[in-house]
Amino acid sequence: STQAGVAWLRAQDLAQWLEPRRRDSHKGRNGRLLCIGGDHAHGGAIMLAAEAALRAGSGLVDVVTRDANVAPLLTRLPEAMVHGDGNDASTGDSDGTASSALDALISDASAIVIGPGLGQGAWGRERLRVICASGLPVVLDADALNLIAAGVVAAPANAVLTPHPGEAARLLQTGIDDVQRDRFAAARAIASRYQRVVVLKGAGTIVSEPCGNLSLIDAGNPGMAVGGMGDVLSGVIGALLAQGLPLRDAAVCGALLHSVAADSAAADGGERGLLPSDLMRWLRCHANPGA
Ligand code: NPW
Ligand code: AMP
Ligand code: MG
Repeated sequence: STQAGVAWLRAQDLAQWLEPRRRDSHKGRNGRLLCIGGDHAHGGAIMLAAEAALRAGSGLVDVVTRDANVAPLLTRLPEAMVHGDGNDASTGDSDGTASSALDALISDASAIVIGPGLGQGAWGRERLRVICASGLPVVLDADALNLIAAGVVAAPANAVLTPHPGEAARLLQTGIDDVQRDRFAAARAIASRYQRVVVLKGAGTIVSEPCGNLSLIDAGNPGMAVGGMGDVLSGVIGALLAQGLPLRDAAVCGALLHSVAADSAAADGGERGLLPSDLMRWLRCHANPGA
């Protein structure tokens, strides 16, 4: 349905993008998502993105993260292929090895998520530069957005940007109040300025295409106001890109799937104390709308 030119999306709309799998499907047909992030103190962010990506149906998931995150991540999520990458270009230690390993992963990937817990130091910057030159569909979240806002690197053509209001304000070089005063205008302004698909998160998530077409996600709840929730969203959108959805469809379907899963999780146990991890089983449930 539409209201004032805005497409409103609800749970029943998921089925148009999430068809049942073919009977002869195999893991290689369902996409291979590369997730990059998890600098010091933020390892959980890329863990949540990777787990959400598997629950949203990515056939394979690789993770490139700091060495210290490898064992905890594998303990939690043995389905992920985890690549420890402690090298820091600023210290000059064997950066050549790290970049050739990353190049190999990029050539096997069908889509990329970069940003959750990435940090804005040399480690994150160098990896973001490589990813932005890859040409693959990519979700740019969190610190990847902060680095783009700071002018360190330009967002590549096949990107979905997923700012929360704070990141949106940085992208527009304005204040959070300004973003929140007219969220439709803010989403459009980012999409127009950067010429990319934008998911402006927060109560009433909005998707804007570069041309200004707007969608409103009519789902979600304040239980989602907790650290790590956006990291889950980046993994979901990445998984849909990896499975072949176009940028705008992956953005809209991903944001809807994420919010609908959060509504089920809230109905299951309440809003206060809801954790991003609680969405995982519901992502799987709603990723199969015909079942
Ligand atoms: P204020 O001032 O609080 O009102 P940052 P971050 C604003 C990683 N994480 N509506 C907020 O406003 C991320 O992936 C790791 C209005 C504040 O100014 C990043 O890499 C976790 N305002 C890194 O941490 C779990 C809103 O934005 C600013 C808003 C830093 O990311 C946590 C805060 O944003 C986290 O995901 C809203 N809905 N939402 C982990 N477990 O490893 C945000 N703001 O400074 O960009 O910090 O989002 O925590
Ligand atoms: P982040 O700030 O990156 O962790 O992202 C937070 C996620 O939770 C985004 O998907 C937001 O849209 C969602 N979220 C946060 N607060 C609310 C709220 N009050 N109502 C609905 N969704 C919310
Ligand atoms: Mg975030």
